[in-house]
Amino acid sequence: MELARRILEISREINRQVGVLITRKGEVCHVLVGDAFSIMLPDLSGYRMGKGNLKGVRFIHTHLKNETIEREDLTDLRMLRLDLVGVLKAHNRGNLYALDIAYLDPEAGPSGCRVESFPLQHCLGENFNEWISEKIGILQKALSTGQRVSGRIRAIVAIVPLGQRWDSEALLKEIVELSEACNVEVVGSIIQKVRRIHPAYLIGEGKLKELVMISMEKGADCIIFNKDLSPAQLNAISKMTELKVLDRTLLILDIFARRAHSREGKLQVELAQLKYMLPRLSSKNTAMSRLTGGIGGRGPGETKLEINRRRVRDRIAKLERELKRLKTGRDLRRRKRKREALPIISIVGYTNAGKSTLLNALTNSHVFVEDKPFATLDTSSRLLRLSKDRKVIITDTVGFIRDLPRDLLGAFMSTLDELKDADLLLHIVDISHPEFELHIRAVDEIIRKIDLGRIPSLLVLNKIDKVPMEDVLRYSRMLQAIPISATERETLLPLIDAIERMVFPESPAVSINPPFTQELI
Ligand SMILES: Nc1nc2c(ncn2[C@@H]2O[C@H](COP(=O)(O)OP(=O)(O)OP(=O)(O)O)[C@@H](O)[C@H]2O)c(=O)[nH]1
Ligand SMILES: [Mg+2]
Repeated sequence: MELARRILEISREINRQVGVLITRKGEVCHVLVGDAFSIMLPDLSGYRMGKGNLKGVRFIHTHLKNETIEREDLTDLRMLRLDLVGVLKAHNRGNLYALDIAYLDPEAGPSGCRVESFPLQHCLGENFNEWISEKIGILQKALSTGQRVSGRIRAIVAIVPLGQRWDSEALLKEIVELSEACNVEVVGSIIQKVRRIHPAYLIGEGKLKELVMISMEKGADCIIFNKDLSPAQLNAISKMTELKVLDRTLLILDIFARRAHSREGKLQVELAQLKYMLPRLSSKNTAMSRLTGGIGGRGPGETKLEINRRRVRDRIAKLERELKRLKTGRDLRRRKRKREALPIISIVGYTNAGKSTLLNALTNSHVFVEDKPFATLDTSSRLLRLSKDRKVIITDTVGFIRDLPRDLLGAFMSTLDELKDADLLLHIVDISHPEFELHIRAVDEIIRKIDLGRIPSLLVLNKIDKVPMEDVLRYSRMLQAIPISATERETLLPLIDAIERMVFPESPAVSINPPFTQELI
């Protein structure tokens, strides 16, 4: 009570918001001073998520105008997974104090948060502490049993179809899928055609203001642009709104950070993230500096992203050295494999086309498959026996996406190096996707960019079980492609046949005896 009164007094005296972060043991671990309207939270990534995914920290702060819990407080609560956020208010008359409390509640509807208000006296006794512990206990139990607390990050997406061959709806669908893969819920969208990109505000100042209004109405935490923002745009837009501002590259980097498993993959993703962050560090964009627990701040695995410019540079140099070292080791292995003289077949294609499913089906293995973009980041190789003495190595790689972020492509270049040894590329296409022709074009473009155009390739139309037979026949003929369904092994025989004919052209194909055998390489 004394602390509360003191904080309120100081806050009024200096006309700024004042806050404290308190641990579950009741210790004050941070004292924070904001301005009259807001207060910034420090980097909390040092506080490991406790069991049940809460940070174990309560954030109590003052509001000067006696406003109650605001949207921003709820955003902090959700994104940082705080135990609770409390707002201290004082009424001038009669020295009455009140504490408004917000906490995550699995049963609280779409916002995922519940807000309650108490006279401060009420908050003094043991009962109140017990009440808080009980609420936190319920929430932790819900989280640890996997119950979805709908306090997901909420986003409004802004689609700018400038100069795109892509249909706006497809662009929207793509960004929704990428957001979902980052555990972000898209609660609204705008599609804004612009004749000329605004150098500071991308979609123009008026339209941006409108977008911010919509975001407030819908209780969104962030705005996601499908077009990548320059550091200057990010800065200008972040100045206009307190919402987090994200772009497509940041989403893709976040997915990669979640999915990276191998040491090399983790280093590559961290390198790409740091390269993306470096020119944007001066921005006050909270996605990068404040909410290191939210989108964009996640390092792959246990790595914490540094936000100091000089340290970022040092880290980039160190990562590049380390990756070079790993590459040398991989080159040796590659050479050895080459010496073994087995032909190498590489599966390439747009993300989610079914590449890993095909590898599994052909070689009876269990590479991770999921109906989400970028399920695979690490290259897997398997031995595939086509017939009695005809063996090939078949590899599955990271999926491609249109306009793959430059830094990410750069970072994954060394993994994609493996593709350079391929004797045949199997270009897998999800023919059931409405934009499949654009996917083919995007993949061809990347293949050219990474200098693989000289390698023979075979176009394979996958997921034929999802489209009418006449379309399958028409497209196969038109594109000179082989139709398959990676989920139905019996449809793969013509593909095996074609691979054999292309890789061993000198002698006639021998019929194969399924099931095809495999060994781990
Ligand atoms: N209906 C149907 N679904 C398929 C077929 N092949 C793959 N899928 C599904 O498509 C989704 C993506 O499959 P993956 O094998 O993970 O795709 P990928 O190309 O490896 O994707 P990334 O690694 O994420 O780039 C999964 O849900 C698969 O079950 C198919 O022939 N028919
Ligand atoms: Mg895959």
